[in-house]
Amino acid sequence: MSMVGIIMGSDSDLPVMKEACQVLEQFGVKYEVTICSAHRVPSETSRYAREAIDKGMEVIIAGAGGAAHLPGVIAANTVLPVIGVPIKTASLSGLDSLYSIVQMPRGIPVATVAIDGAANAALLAVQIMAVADNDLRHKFTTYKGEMARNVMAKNSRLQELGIGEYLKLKQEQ
Ligand code: RP5
Repeated sequence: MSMVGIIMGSDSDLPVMKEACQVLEQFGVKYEVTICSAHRVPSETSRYAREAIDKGMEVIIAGAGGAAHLPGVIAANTVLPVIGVPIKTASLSGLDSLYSIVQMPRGIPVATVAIDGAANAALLAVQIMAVADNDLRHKFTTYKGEMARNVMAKNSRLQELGIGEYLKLKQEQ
């Protein structure tokens, strides 16, 4: 059964990475969640990546913070596409994580989303899997259509009510 592998460097990343799980559930995509640090358990991390294909994984989402080597190490040990999620940090607000993940050297790419962008990582994983899955592509098309309709409905309401009334009603919600 095809699925997404979600891996993170620490349980402190879980509150952010949980958002990826929620998005995948919304699309009915199977996933497996793992804590495995590139620095603290390097052998287990490379084994996870080497065994990913045999487990049925098609995309791996890897979240890490600080000197965030996890997505790169995973990418080095598999041919599956890897999406990196830079986790926000206390000291450098996640810029350290972002640069560590996005600045992969030539040859081993990691698709990098925004700091704490776990939801977008899951959406990208769905899009990748949808290339070969018509049902998933249909779900993604529906999702985008609903999002567009929501924006247009908000705009119509704004034009109808004006800024003051719109904000008043929004605050009451
Ligand atoms: C990284 O170090 C993890 O991905 C986490 O974001 C960061 C801090 O880990 P903890 O000290 O909270 O376990 O490997």
